[in-house]
Amino acid sequence: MIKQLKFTPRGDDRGSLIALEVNKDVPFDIRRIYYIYGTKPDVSRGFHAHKDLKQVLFAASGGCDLLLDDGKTQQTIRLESPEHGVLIDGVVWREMHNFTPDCVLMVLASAEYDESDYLRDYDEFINWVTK
Ligand code: T46
Repeated sequence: MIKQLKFTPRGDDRGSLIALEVNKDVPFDIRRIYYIYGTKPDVSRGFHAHKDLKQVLFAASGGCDLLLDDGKTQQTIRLESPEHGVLIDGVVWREMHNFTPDCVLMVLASAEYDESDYLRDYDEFINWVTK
């Protein structure tokens, strides 16, 4: 399942603040947070799916394109606002392209890092989702 999320900014005349609460704004217990920044020009990342992991992604600064492929259909979502996130809950191939130099891509994850949860080969991913 891929779901676009809208976060509520608590703005005032000083600027903006967004709070994300477990089971309210993020539909899983957050076990890990990581962020991708300083991505070099023309670099793309990702190129894998996860077997079990759930994630919420959003750009805290700058932007990038998030290509999502469930094995049947592909869509590309431009992440470029701290107010908009994407939930990936399911076995979905993802690629990140066209990073701006100031992009800080935040990822909230439902589990600790586990390399055995990755499907890093596209044919293996297709076999996994069609089995
Ligand atoms: C994802 C997309 C959006 C760790 O040691 N711990 C971690 O929690 C993570 C995420 C990565 N690493 C290590 C593994 C590699 O040696 O950091 C290195 C770079 O990871 P990777 O090449 O998988 O990074 P991306 O940007 O291709 O993918 C990452 C996440 O791995 C992935 O889960 O969904 O961001």
